[in-house]
Amino acid sequence: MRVVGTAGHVDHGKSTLIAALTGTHPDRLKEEQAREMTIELGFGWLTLPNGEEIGIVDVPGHRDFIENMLSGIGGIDAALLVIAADESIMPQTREHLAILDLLQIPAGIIVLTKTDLAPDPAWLDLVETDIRAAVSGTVLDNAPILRVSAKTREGLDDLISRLGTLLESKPARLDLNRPRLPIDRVFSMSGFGTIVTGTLLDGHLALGDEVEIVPSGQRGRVRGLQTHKKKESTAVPGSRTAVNVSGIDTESVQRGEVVIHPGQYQPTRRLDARLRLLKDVSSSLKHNSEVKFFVGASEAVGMLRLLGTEELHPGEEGWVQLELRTPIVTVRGDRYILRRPSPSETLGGGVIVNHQPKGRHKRFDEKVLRSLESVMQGTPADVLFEAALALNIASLRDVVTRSRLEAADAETALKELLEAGSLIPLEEGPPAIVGDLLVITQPHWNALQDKTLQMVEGYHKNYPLRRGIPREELKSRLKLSSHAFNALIRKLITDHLLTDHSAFIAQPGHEISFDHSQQARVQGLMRKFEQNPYSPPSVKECEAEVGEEILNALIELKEFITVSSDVLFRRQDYDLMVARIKQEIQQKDSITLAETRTRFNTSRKYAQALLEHMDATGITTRDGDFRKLRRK
Ligand SMILES: Nc1nc2c(ncn2[C@@H]2O[C@H](COP(=O)(O)OP(=O)(O)OP(=O)(O)O)[C@@H](O)[C@H]2O)c(=O)[nH]1
Ligand SMILES: [Mg+2]
Repeated sequence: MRVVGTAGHVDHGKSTLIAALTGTHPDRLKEEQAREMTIELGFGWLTLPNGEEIGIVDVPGHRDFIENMLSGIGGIDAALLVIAADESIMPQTREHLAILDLLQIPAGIIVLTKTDLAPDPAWLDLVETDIRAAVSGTVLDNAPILRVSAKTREGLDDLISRLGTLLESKPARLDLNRPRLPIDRVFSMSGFGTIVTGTLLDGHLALGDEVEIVPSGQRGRVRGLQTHKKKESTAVPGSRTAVNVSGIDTESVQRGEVVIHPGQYQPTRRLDARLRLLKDVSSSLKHNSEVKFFVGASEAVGMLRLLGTEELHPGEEGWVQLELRTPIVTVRGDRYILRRPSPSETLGGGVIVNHQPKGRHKRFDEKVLRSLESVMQGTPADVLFEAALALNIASLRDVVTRSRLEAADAETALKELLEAGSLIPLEEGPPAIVGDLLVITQPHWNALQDKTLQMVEGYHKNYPLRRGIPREELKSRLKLSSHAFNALIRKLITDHLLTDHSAFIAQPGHEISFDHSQQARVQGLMRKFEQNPYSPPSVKECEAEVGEEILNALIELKEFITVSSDVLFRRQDYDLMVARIKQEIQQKDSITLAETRTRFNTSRKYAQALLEHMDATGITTRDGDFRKLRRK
């Protein structure tokens, strides 16, 4: 599951675009409709051409509501930077772009909308030149610029298909088994109670789970789950999720709090971070400035301590420690934004390096600065894990090469990760750091295992009359190399999650079964075989009678034995014919085609097909007109 977010200047057509793409206008509030302006976050969803459903977060463009924008943009997988063709780049276009860049949003498309209002194509070319200059050096540097009009719908199909390709090329959200849902809306529904919504990260939530809302620390249970207005029994990472939490007062929950499994995250008020100040801020930032801090859907006011300098100038980076007035929930690696409270202005942002520093750091201390540097790099185990994450399935040699770790560090880190189960060998063998042994990280393994099992299950549902999914088809759908695919399937079979019928893969216990109407057709066909067991209907006639799927299933189930491309017999008739032929040869040393024909009162076609099949399966050999038993 993925979530896409909008960004861009006020009135540039974000909400209208979402309405055109999803069929639902994201502005729900009366005030929004009256003012034709987004104030709060809006939500929608759509289905991509590949069938994937994605959520959409619509944000306000007006500068007065930029803090609402920040509460919705944190968890997105891709951004649509919307620019009106008649106005081109405006102040909040730049500000939102800077925010997307500070948050390092992984993918994006620049949507040049309202093209129906552009005076001529040459104008659009000029606007595009300006856009290219503005996004240069940012996360959207190579993003496509698509020309659309939400009014005439021109370019919308292309936009959806480009969005599909873009997301397909990006890895899905990982399940790290520690869900967190930063709350961006809280409301109550009569008969249900408290409902909170947000983009679920880092793990899944299931019905009945005990949950904690932090930092307030209230406990409750998941009574209902919805993704895109559909009820679910589990919600997966990356999905827009609404959680009905029982046992909690709606009034006591705030936007910005986080739903978690009890005890998995601790609120904090002190953070170490790397900060980049935007190039175009109005003034430098001094030590001990008051700032507004935004992470996930939460915000907090705090003091900013500059650890290595008295003052940070526009465009500069530095190490900082934040002392927040109210606790928040975040982890190392999260990206954040800082704003000046007044006059309000987006200052910059960066990455959280430590969410639980031991204490207040001494300033201008080389040791502190060096340790922050190395914490940002991570321990050797972190570095090796990240290399493995980036490679998905890879040999240990490739993982270690990518990590650039020294051999001794790599050895220790590898041992640590294998023992913790964070890195999983896909095959048997010695875990040597220079070896070919394939490994996968635990979150990737969970995702791959789920995906594979779902594909097999889905195949059984779609083709209940087949033994299982053909190996080759599963391999190409999973887009894996032969080596990785074989290792994966072997592991799943060893773990009893799949079974192997040579060319087919199936769920253990899957059996071909016919429904009532299919059974009736099968019985009809069987009666025809009973009437003429030795001159039964041909393969073509059988197909016409019950269809190819059912006939194949009957062959799979060994109800029928196919002896040639056109002739098949019921198994019991086949067995009887073979037994009788063998008996006759034993008595007279051989049998001819003509004798076989007479014996079963059948035609040459059937007798010949049967005898040739017996030759081919090694029961008989042919000697001129005669068949003899093959010597063992
Ligand atoms: N002609 C034309 N008008 C458009 C198009 N898209 C949006 N508009 C109009 O532009 C105005 C603003 O559109 P919105 O979708 O509300 O803009 P927005 O970016 O969501 O605005 P905020 O949420 O307030 O930032 C509305 O009157 C729309 O009808 C378009 O493609 N062509
Ligand atoms: Mg809007």
